[in-house]
Amino acid sequence: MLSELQLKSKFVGALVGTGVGDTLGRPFEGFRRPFTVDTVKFGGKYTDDTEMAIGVAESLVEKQGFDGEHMAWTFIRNFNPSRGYGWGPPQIFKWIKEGLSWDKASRKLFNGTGSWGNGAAMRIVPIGTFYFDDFEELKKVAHQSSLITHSHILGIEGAVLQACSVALAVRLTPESFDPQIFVNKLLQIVQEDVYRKKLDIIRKFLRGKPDEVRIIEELGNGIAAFDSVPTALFSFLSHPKSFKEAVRYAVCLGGDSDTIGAMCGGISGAFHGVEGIPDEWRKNLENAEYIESLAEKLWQVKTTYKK
Ligand code: F2R
Ligand code: MG
Ligand code: MG
Repeated sequence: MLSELQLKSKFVGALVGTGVGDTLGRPFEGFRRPFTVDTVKFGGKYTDDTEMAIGVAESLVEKQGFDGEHMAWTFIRNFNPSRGYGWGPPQIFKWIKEGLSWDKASRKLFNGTGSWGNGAAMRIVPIGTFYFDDFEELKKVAHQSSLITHSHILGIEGAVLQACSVALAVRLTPESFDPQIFVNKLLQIVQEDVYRKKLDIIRKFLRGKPDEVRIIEELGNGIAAFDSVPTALFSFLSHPKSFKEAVRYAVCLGGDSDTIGAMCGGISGAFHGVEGIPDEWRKNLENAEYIESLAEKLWQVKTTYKK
């Protein structure tokens, strides 16, 4: 059983971990490997991943739970193009401003197929923490929140997988951790073939860790949710003892490095709590005080207004 303070530290760790992973990965986004951990330096601004995760947390706090319309308008209010958004979200914001409803606009993207990008997964961390104790509600809200920008099933399922990974990380402590059991739990949740296959690959890789080239070949490091959510998860599971090692490993895989870093940082931060994040990174994160206080408010809402 987690104490109140442990839980608070995990809420803060998850959101700060997202910002830190995003900031570390930002200079390498879109670049090919190889990078070494020595190349990874902390500094600069966070990107759309963190800006949107902040929006998710703000909306959950203001509405004391999920409200799709409010969350969509929070994204629109916060939108700063200089953060480096994907092509889809700004289009959707425009359509919502023109009058399309928050859960229909995203269906117009890519000739009606919707986006399978990782944008719904990269921002999901506050939902994973807020609903950590109720998997049915968590899956439902993760799905609904994805619809604001991502209506393709593979974009949605990536967000559900990331949300459930964060929730499991909140529930567990390093003393009660077995990476194979962690993956088995996720296999009970995930339905889509591409994710089930990648979770099986993760199980195999955890038994005898292959080199980075093979990890990128088999798990991916791209902008698609199915090429990045499993990769971020593996980065955490293969480095469960240290936030720093997990996130540096994730970022060094290259490709969509800010997002793989952000998602790994969200899971690892939820697992270790904010004390597990190196001070130098935590304190130098852009808007660090605001992000920490927002995560604390989210925890307060969670513990004050139990369903
Ligand atoms: N966009 C970026 N980075 C590029 C610019 C950064 C640069 N350094 C700068 O500072 O300016 N990063 C961010 O985008 C990713 C999240 O993207 P999201 O929100 O999922 O966007 P979108 O447009 O929905 O999907 C991304 C792309 O995937 C392809 N795609 C998706 N669904 C598709 C479909 N059904 N058919 C065909 N293609 C599809 C498209 O190319 C989309 O544009 C994160 O990396 C975040 O950091
Ligand atoms: Mg980004
Ligand atoms: Mg990215």
